[in-house]
Amino acid sequence: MERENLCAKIDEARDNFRFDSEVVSCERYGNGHINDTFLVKCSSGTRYIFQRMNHLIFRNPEELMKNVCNVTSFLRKKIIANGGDPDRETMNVVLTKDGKPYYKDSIGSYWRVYLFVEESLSFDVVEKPEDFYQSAYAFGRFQFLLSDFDASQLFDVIPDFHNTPKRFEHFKEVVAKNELGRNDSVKDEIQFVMDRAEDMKLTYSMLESGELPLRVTHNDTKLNNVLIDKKTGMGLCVIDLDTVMPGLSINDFGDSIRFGANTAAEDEKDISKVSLSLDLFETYAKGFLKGCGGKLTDKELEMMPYGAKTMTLECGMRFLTDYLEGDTYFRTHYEGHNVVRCHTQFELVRDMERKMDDMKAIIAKIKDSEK
Ligand code: ADP
Ligand code: GN1
Ligand code: MG
Repeated sequence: MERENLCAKIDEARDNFRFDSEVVSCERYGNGHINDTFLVKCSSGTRYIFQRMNHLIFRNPEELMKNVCNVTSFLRKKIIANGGDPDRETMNVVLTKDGKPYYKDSIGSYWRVYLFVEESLSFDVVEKPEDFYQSAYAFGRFQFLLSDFDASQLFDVIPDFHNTPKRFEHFKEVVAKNELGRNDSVKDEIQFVMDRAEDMKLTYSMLESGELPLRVTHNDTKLNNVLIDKKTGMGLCVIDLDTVMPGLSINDFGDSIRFGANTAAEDEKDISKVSLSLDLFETYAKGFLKGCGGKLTDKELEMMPYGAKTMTLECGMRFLTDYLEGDTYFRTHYEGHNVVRCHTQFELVRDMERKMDDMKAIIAKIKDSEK
């Protein structure tokens, strides 16, 4: 079904939330690939984020919202204890008129509302290294604050979300079936993935062997999933909490590098613009480690560059898989958009392979400087 049709009940959904006054406008907002996001303005001047959750991806929106409510109320207490502003430093769920954190409309779509975090910015590309540093600190700090959160309270909203070997198995099945006959148009890209079969296992196998610890992680640490304070320029609020689940710290680190330390956009068509900025890698690593407050093990530090490579490889493979399956997962804006995204990711993987020793040296340098 078309996404627009799925939003058919937007008015019905909107009328069921406890906004503080009459809604005066409701417009599409942001650049997320998954949910349908709207900005609601009320006559009082209060603004809200109003979202239709993508329940084709999040199969159990009720469990998903339990996770979000648990995590945000846990963070709220810590922020208050630290003298922070809980209305701006974490997401705040606005309830429906009958007191629920989501509304299920008459065609089965799920909706939710958050307070809009005012006086904040969200970036789709790194404009200033300082913003990237601040995002890194915020994501690291997020992990730090959740380090004593009871992970058994969390539902596995997307099982095996960053199980890279399992995603590789699925990719091979999709290629073998070739249901849409698209394989021929992306032969080189398929080969690129097949050539990296060993790389797919590296970090996940270290989780299985216990060499890398399981932590409560964000799992979708794109730059536009953190808000920067307009006035102070500091990392303010980590958003998009849909995928908060037990995971690897190096994946949170790695996904931010994938998105933000690329010298080109995720969907840049001119591949020659794609490369890994080692300066931005260093900037992010410094901020992330600071935010994590010394909680990471030596092994986690050592594996951070591989987290970056694995997340980039996995993401490129996911874009390619989605293309082969008919572009049903990620929101695309034109025919072949997922292939363009896959090209940038694979070009970045190539550059990371070339720069692996440089990345390792940067992490070692930061580690030494903190001794
Ligand atoms: P998706 O899962 O589709 O990525 P997000 O939850 O990340 O959706 O929301 C999309 C965008 O909306 C974000 O990148 C951010 O720019 C903006 N946004 C989301 N929540 C808030 C909020 N509470 N306050 C301000 N902006 C927000
Ligand atoms: C999606 O929701 P958004 O746009 O922040 C995706 C991430 C991918 C990213 C690629 C739940 O993130 O895993 O890395 O696109 N989120 C989900 O840009 O699949
Ligand atoms: Mg997002």
